[in-house]
Amino acid sequence: MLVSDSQTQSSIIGGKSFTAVAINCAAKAGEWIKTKLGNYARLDIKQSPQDLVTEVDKGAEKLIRSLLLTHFPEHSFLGEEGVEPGPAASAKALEDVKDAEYLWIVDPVDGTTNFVHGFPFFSVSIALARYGEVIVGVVYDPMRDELFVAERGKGAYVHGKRMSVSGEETLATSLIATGFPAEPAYAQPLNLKGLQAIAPQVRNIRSGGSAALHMAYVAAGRLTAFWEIGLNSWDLAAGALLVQESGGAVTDTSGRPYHLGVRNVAASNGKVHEAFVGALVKAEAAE
Ligand code: 2AM
Ligand code: CA
Repeated sequence: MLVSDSQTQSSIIGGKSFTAVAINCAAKAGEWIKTKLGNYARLDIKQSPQDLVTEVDKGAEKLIRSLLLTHFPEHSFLGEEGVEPGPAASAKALEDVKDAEYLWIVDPVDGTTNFVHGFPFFSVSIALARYGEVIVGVVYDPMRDELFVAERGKGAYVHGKRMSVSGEETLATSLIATGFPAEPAYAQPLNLKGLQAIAPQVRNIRSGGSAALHMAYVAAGRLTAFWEIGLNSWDLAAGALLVQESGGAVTDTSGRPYHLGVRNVAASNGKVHEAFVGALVKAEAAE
């Protein structure tokens, strides 16, 4: 993995670089996760057969948490595997820590279903928020050895190269991704309404199964836009900064500005944002 000096050394505060530590954690966890592909020992079901966790998710989170807290013992930590399943528990966990001066927000494996099935599209997502504002975002794809890094105000990089969002100006020329939520009462119907409305208007639809990587792909200009219903802070925090620092727009599906509590996300190259969110709202696929 190639990380430029400017990338690793630019946010040194108090003698330690937050970004360098985040990169190191994501790379270490990612390499370990990759060795476990097709080789995990234990699959547990959380709330439903769609909601999975393995010992790899838990082990990777433990590794990241202990590395981060070794460097920054006074910082707060919010990780998917430390929170009970379901939106109420997620909201409560976020509420408890969101105003901390420094809060690390971690999804050790974003795309666990893919990991379990051996579908090679998953990522490690690590963000650092200061008083609720994301200041560092790192998404690492271990299968392609792609590291996406953003620092607030300093741009976003992949393979050490500055990223920028794509140039499409219309929905008709857009490649748009979504995620299919598992929750059948609220999230699935809302997503399907959106899909029904968006699919006929765009160049095509993709759905890879890792929200954090989809956000990174919007930042890198590989996707025009992405939306998904029912996500958590750890799926989105790092990716949101990647998109913003690459010149894109991140809101909820109704067009309100992104914050850590957003669960229904719309991210785009900015140029199509109004038309994109407008189509979701018109289809009553936004809330
Ligand atoms: P995960 O793999 O970390 O759980 C795929 O559509 C996206 O939705 C992934 O980012 C995935 O993250 C997330 N996801 C999967 N199951 C979920 C659930 N039960 N609740 C919320 N998000 C979920
Ligand atoms: Ca996860």
